[in-house]
Amino acid sequence: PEPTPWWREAVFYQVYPRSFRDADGDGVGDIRGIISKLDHLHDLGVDCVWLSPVFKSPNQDMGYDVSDYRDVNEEMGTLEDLDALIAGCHERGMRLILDLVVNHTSDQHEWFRKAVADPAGRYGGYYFMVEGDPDTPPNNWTSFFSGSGWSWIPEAKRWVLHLFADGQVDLNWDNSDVRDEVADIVSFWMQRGIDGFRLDVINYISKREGLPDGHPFIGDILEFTGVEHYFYGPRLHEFLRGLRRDGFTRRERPASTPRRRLPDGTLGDPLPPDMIGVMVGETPGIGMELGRLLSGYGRGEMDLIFNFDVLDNPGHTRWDSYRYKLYYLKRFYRAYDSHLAPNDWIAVFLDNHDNPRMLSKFGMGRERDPQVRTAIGKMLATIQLTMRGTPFLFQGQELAAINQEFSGVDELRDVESINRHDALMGRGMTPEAAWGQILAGSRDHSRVPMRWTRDGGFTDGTPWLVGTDDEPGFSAEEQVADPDSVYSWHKALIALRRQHRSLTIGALRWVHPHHKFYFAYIRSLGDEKFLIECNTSSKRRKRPHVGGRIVPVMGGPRRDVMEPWEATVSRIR
Ligand code: ISL
Repeated sequence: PEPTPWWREAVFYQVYPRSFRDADGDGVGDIRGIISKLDHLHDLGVDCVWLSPVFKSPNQDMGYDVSDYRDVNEEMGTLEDLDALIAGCHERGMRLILDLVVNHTSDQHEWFRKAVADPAGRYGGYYFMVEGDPDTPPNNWTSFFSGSGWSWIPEAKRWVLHLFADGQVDLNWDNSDVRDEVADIVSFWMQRGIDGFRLDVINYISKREGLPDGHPFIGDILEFTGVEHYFYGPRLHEFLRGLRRDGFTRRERPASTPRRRLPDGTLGDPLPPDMIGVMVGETPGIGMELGRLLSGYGRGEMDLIFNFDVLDNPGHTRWDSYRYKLYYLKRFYRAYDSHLAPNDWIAVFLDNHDNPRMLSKFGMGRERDPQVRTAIGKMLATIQLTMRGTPFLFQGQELAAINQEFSGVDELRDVESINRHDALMGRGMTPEAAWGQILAGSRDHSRVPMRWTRDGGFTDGTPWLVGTDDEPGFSAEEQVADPDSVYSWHKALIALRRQHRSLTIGALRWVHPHHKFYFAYIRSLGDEKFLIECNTSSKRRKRPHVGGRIVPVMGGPRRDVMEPWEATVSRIR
């Protein structure tokens, strides 16, 4: 049989570099800071780090607007620092993937500067630059960060398309020169020892020819007019296959390869060089069926994708303040499970840098009580780390990080929140209602600095974004020292996964699948069987019956009554 690809059994951990650890005291996290915390990640049991962008960038969208794909932004460090980070991960048996943001570049990228200087020349063809009347954009597409998706560039006398901020100009992937450039960037990093990429909004890269107007019925509902013309564009599959073929298949020996991690957690010899990097697609709006087409086993496109349907309950968006129901999450995973072929695989995630914390969406204020926070934090970790698929933790989840009590827009730094607030006020919304939306959905909730020590420990300077949570007991130093903490729970679960492959590649069978509060399933491989049980309700509940000889491994003893948010992992003998 074919060996299981490494990324199916791995635990990924997303680092948001601006907010992880600041080594030089300028208030912004940096690569040296990350290196100084690699042991934290290694002790937790992380197998692969995903680094949000560290490339040169004017930071209109905090690094998701890249002005040079082959160099590191000054505030983050140097190329040599990044090489040291790659080596530091590999020495510890961890891998490292970078964030490839190639649906668009920054308007400060030299390609765009040259395009503006000579729109009819080579680089003009890298973007969507359209002549016309400066008062009427070429179509009705809107930007995800409010307003029109087009900006008029007076120097070029042309419109330019940007699906995100005005400084994030969309690349024209129909141009084969653009595709070659991207493949070269990927090869450049693969050669330096990178183990793959997370590909930013990668399903948006193929736009429908002629850029037709978006349908108002779709635009009204989704708030994103035009999305049907690019979220699953005509040449998407062709472009992805081409990128895999031309960029992700290494031709020479990479500069460094990770060490083998043995089942008991110790390290063995360096692994033979991997010729193929992992491709993890960020694919907003892609549901289950299309997701299978983009990441299906053996299709030669992506290995894993993020399905954003998990982030909000049906009928709600990120901007609503509502209590997230885990029953919906269970329904989602059940449906997914029944749709996937045995070899298809998904990314399992609850938090990232674009969303408020799941612990708070589910807790809705109850998590301000430290005991509740701990219970919910452990329960969510249990689901995420034993579900079938590859878990992607976001920094701070292991510390039970929660949403922030920001006092107003002036405390926020995210372009999306700031633009949206302006737009809502401009539409005549009351200040309370506008702020209510922003406070519910702001991406800055998850972007506040990591709490390393009781009094912060992120920087010696003034942090670029303020965190308001100062609850004792939830810093890394305190969590690591406490055997009953959410951190220790994560660590134990990850260690258990490493010892028992039923928890990673094993089959999954739901137990009492339609039950409202009992979120339970059995993972099995050969004779090995684990029962995972969570009480997702805030009340004590009678434990539903499950047959067999059940021996608790984590969270026991297994009483007849389950405590609120109790999670147990047991062995079935
Ligand atoms: O926030 C959203 C829209 O309101 C999300 O759809 C988000 O923009 C989408 O998931 C894409 O996110 C990625 O690309 C963006 C960047 O701002 C995000 O940080 C990144 O994760 C543009 O590069």
